Amino acid sequence: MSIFEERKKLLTERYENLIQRKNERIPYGNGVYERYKYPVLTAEHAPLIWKYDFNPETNPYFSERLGVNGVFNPGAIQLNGKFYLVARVEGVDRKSFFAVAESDNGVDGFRFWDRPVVLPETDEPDTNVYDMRLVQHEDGWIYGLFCTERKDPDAPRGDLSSAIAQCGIARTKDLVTWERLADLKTGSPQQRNVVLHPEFVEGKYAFYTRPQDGFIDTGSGGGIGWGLSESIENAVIDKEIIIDERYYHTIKEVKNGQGPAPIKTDRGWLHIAHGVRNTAAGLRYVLYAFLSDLEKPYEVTHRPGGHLIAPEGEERVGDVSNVVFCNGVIATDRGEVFIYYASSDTRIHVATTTVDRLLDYVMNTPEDAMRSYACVEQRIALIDRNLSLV
Ligand code: M1P
Repeated sequence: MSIFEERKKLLTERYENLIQRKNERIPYGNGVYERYKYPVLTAEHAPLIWKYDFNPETNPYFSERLGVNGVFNPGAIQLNGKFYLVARVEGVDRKSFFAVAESDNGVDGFRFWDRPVVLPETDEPDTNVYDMRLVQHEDGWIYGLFCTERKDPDAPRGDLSSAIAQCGIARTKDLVTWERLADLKTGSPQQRNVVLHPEFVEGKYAFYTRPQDGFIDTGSGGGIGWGLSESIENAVIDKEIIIDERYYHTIKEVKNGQGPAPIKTDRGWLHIAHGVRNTAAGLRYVLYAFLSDLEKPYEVTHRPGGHLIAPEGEERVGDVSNVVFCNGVIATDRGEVFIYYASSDTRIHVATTTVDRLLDYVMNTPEDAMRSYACVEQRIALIDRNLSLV
């Protein structure tokens, strides 16, 4: 057998084994959600036809031609009972693009469609696109809001890193054909982590935003913002308010951002977000949750203290270590919740729970007491109540 045939056979077998591998729920957990043994999507899940030239004449060693570096930060949606992730796929050339993977059960068996998403450009081409939030809006469209990044035209000569991040908007009915709309306009110099609320509010399209002065540093900006727009085809937010601020000595001291679109429950809108703090080892990204009012989604009613999910084990290490990030969640009509989170800008995991368990978590977890002394008081109150019971 030629090297070409041998490698093709071995890699194809390995790929099929990976796709068909059953996932395993990790027992015990913390009662709020369960983690799983294996990531649901990794760079290794990228189909071989995306990476290899299958012609023995032009690729006698069956070598990789277009490598994939990472698969992370997916939008998520359930359609006709199937679970779809629109993942951020990053090539070895550092450019990201979107690709759809589907599974029957949401915890394993995710397989990418043959072709990545062809996302039309605007008149001002994107250098990089990433982190799509998928929303089934009540207007009938599925929207994908994502970050579009372009080189900063005002960067000093020699500065090849400064970039401008803005919110790109596309829509689809089937995840196959996408219509690109104009980028969102706001008063902020940069935007990332913008999410469309699934319902009209005051008859308008409603957005969660994350105003920021710089590309990495939010500067005087930061916090999860909120704004309304008359139009989605040419979306403009004139007035942006902050609904969830970043705060000194908390998990969201440096910056934070709305995760996926919030889940509607009978007690309010359930949000998953990410918070960032600085450490001697660099930025640490964790996930947190909060609840907002059903009629006024911009009014936060419950703020459990601390993180919901923080990086653990192998999740801690990757291209950007010590990061968990979530921009995709699926809540089924049976009340199950699938939280798709990426670790360290490298791979995608799932955590499963239910709407009831998340509501219990957000409504019964004490708020951050903000000072060590107050935190000890909070914990002693819990211990005393327990001691009277045991
Ligand atoms: O590298 C961690 C994350 O950094 C950015 O998130 P934020 O804008 O909140 O800092 C994004 O680039 C995200 O994709 C990435 O996972």
